[in-house]
Amino acid sequence: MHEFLSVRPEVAAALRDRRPVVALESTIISHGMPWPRNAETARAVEDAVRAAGAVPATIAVLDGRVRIGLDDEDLERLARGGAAVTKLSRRDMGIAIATGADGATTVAATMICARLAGIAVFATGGIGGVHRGAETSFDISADLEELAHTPVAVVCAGAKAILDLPKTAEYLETRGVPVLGWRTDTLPAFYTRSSGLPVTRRCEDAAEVARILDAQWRLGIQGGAVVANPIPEAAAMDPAEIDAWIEEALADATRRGVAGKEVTPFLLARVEELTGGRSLDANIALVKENATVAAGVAAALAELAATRLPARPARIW
Ligand code: PSU
Ligand code: MN
Repeated sequence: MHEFLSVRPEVAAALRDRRPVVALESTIISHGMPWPRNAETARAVEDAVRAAGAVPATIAVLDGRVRIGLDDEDLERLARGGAAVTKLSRRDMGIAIATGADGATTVAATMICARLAGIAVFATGGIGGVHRGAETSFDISADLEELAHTPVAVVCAGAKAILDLPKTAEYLETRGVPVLGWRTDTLPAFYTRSSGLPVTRRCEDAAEVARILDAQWRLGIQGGAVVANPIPEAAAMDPAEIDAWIEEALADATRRGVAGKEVTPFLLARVEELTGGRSLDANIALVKENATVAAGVAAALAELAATRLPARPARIW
């Protein structure tokens, strides 16, 4: 194990025995949801991973150590931390370790840490993406570049409609990131089940996803993948309604001059306010579903590794 990691014993044992492990991020806890529902959700998501037969490893940086798996006290510290806990993306990781900081990891940073620990599957709510107006602001989440570089599969409900979803899909295509639709033909739009944009490939079960990931990585393609799972029907919001609130939140962000890493947390909090908390309910419901799907994919990958036949030589046709 890497020198900067502190791995929870339960997670270390599972990794050693090649049992399924699912990474979970912490920015969603510290900067994506309000106290105390963030803490409740973090625990419920871990429970969902366990119920589906895998071991959860929530990832964060505490006192300058990369923590792979958190206990209750750590989770609470991150959930209560708010502004005291830095939002860490790729560029912030070296600084956080060198200065002994506390920080919550975004999708990009969680992928980096998961890879160091040998965890290939990660569940979250939504990935960052290309922001609306990126043609002038240049605001593109580092999550997309990480997906291009780092071999971790991210199970999510697509990207939020606060983003420019067609540009986000184009960016993923340009950078060679497959988008695997979990029983869907179209990229989900987080609060709603479909953006109308096609996925790279629809998959019906975890074994199929695992075979694709395994083949990609054995080809030496060192990037990740998006496994896109639509929000459950019962929790989905009305597209026209959520769009109106998003427009309003975006206008507020522009008026207040919100920029850089504050943009995503600001928009999430504002949409939640405007919807009277209903967007938060939707968010919580979909993260739990993603945790369940991720556990299945992690189990299927473990099974594939355990039953693998020796590599076949190239065929000379
Ligand atoms: N999308 C959500 N909820 C979140 C985030 C994204 O629906 O909490 C968080 C994730 O941690 C993601 C980050 O990696 O925001 C992206 O931030 P930025 O746009 O600054 O890269
Ligand atoms: Mn940004």
